[in-house]
Amino acid sequence: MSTCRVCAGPLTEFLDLGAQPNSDAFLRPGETDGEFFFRLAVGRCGSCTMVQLMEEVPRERMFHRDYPYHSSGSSVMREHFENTARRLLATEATGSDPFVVEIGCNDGVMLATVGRAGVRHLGVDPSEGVADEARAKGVRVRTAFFEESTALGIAAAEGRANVVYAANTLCHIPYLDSVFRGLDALLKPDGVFVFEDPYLGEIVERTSFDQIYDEHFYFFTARSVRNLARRHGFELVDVLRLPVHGGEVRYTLARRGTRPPTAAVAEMLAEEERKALAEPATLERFAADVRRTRDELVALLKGLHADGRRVVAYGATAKSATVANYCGIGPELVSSVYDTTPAKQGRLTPGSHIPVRPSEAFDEPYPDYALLFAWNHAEEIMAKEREFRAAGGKWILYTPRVRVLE
Ligand code: DWN
Ligand code: SAH
Ligand code: ZN
Repeated sequence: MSTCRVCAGPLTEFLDLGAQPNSDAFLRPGETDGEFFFRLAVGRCGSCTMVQLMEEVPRERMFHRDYPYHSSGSSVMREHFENTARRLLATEATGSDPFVVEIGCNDGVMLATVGRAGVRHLGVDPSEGVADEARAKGVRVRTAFFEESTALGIAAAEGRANVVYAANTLCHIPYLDSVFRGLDALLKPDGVFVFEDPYLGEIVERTSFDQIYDEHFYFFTARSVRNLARRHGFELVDVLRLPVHGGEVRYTLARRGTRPPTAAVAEMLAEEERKALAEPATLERFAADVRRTRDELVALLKGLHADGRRVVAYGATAKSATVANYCGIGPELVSSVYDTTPAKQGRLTPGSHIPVRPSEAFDEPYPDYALLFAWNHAEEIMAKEREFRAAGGKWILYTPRVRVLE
């Protein structure tokens, strides 16, 4: 039996998404042999309630020199992180010579604003390619996995931090014991750890099961985060819901006794209890919703195929690996995926082997239907591609339910 990666309690599996590849391992045509697969399944800890993957993929397989995801690829996300930086600068990076550390800084989308403000900062990210892009923006980066040893090295060389921030990264790190020992060494006595990740409450509500893939190891709730923090001498002192990436929560942790929790913490905990959010029956219901989504999406795509419609996809997201591989969607149902990321273009999607083409080629000619894999960027993409609908094209969405936008 698998045990919880946080507390070693018993894990109960509630959803099996089958054999899956590395979600960000886009293949060169002709290089599809020997592709890596693992079993993607999710369970819940009976002791601390943490929802997590049943199997861990070695981190070096996912985060390396060629990691293709660039945080700056969305204008909405650029604005989100600029605002985040301004907020951290105003509220946490105060006093004389403040120091801001970011775990998983990627291409510097957040820290560039901190750097421009002349505030001492350091990003930590193991993916060299994106780290180099951050450096090109004047951001200081250590190419490393954040863990206890990294944190000790930073504290020794640069002193302690006012704030450590992580967006869409803490949920990627199975070894949280080491991370928290590191945070304890790195944060000033009154420093805070602020992190934001997809919220299990939204995933369940929207049946956005594609948030589950190799890189996303944990699916947090206020309750599981509070339990996690307490194990390590911290307290959950604030929560804030964020609209980005289909619904996230920003959690603020402080050393126990240093800051009083806000009313928002108690409210979110109460709401989770009212909704029985991470209770087994809710998770079983979610798993049934996922299976229904799969059946409806496959039926829709097969029907369109039978009718001779041309169907493509938009956004070669990491998330879409789960959808394509779980539903068995390949190039026969979806002929190509359009994406702005140069590192993904000309490649094949992992596992499903659908060719990725530059988004500029989307209108050559427009397809009949486009499956929006990057549904979390729907507003931005639909605005950019408004001509598609004007030309009679139709978007297909699968969250919160399978539907064609007329
Ligand atoms: O947690 C993670 C999030 C932050 O980013 C990582 N583990 C990996 C990655 O997940 P993802 O690939 O599912 O993220 P996105 O932001 O949904 O990816 C959007 C994709 O769509 C990118 O490949 C870029 C592309 N795109 C596009 O072609 N046109 C995006 C926009 C906004 C566009 O206009
Ligand atoms: N913060 C950005 C990037 C998210 S993608 C955003 O929100 O858009 C996740 C990033 O975390 C990748 O750049 C990856 O290289 C990095 N990462 C993964 N494990 C890490 C670890 N242990 N320490 C630091 N960064 C890590
Ligand atoms: Zn546990």
